[in-house]
Amino acid sequence: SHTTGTKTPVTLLGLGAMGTALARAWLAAGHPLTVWNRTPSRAAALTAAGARAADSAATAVAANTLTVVCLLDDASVEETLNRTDLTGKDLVNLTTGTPAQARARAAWARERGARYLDGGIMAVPPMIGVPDAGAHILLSGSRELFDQHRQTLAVPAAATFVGEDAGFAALYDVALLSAMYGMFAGAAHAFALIRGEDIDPTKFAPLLADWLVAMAPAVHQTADQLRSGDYTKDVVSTLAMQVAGTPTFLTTAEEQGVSPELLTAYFTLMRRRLAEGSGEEDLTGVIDLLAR
Ligand code: FVH
Repeated sequence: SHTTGTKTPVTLLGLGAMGTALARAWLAAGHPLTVWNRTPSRAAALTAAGARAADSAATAVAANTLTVVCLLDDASVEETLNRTDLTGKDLVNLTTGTPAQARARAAWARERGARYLDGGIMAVPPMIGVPDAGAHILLSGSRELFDQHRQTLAVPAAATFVGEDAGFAALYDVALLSAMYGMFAGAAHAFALIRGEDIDPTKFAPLLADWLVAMAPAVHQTADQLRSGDYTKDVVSTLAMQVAGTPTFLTTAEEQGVSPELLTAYFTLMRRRLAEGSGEEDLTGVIDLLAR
């Protein structure tokens, strides 16, 4: 491996939408970049912008110490890296997968003599390399690798180390995205309620966005309650009060001709928790009911 000035050379395997965005960010920041993609034509625009295209994944990995992988899934990572020599390499896998896949891949990389970091990219490609766009890369696994390459890894997006358990980045990633889907589900129900009325959705959307932002800090209280084990701590709206309000939501859905299916799963859990005698609690007890 070699270093040009203070910029660490990077090898990048995978030039899909995300890989290409990552490549452009490292090139723009002046990092020497070696790229490889299964379909070679996807490297053309990047070589024109200064990247070197390797003719195989093995050649690309051999070119530098630091290799970043951004492929479709864990199976494509295995297929691609199986034919490479990882001895002494630093491998950062930004391919989305499960925590178990990340832990297995970390052990697999260690057996082959590589240091390993697993990563979850909390961004869509247009956010990559754009300062203040809110993009994050969550990383877990080898702290030494993270500390050594922190600056390079932070070029495409803010890089945060979330633990030495290689599965944590994937776990955080899926947890954050799961919360996002819950939010999208709530927004879908809200839009369904107003649809069909003389309400301009573009006038409603700012109110919705502001409301979601105003409610988001409630997660800090949930976290405090989980840590203390006291789900009545600082409670503002009790579970009993909130369950009493649920018929209003269900009847309104019916009046508006909207299926309540996105709400009922959560309301069912709220009622189950209330039935356990937890009426003075916050909504935190629902989390206990989810544990299998
Ligand atoms: N794009 C997004 O919005 C999300 C944002 C959050 C993170 N994800 C994850 O990033 C990984 C890559 O996503 P992507 O957007 O780059 O995906 P594609 O554009 O579909 O490109 C896929 C690349 O994977 C290559 N590939 C697929 N199968 C194989 C294989 N068996 N062997 C080698 N390479 C393979 C594919 O190559 P090609 O089709 O061009 O030949 C692309 O380079 C992903 O985990 C997201 O979940 C993105």
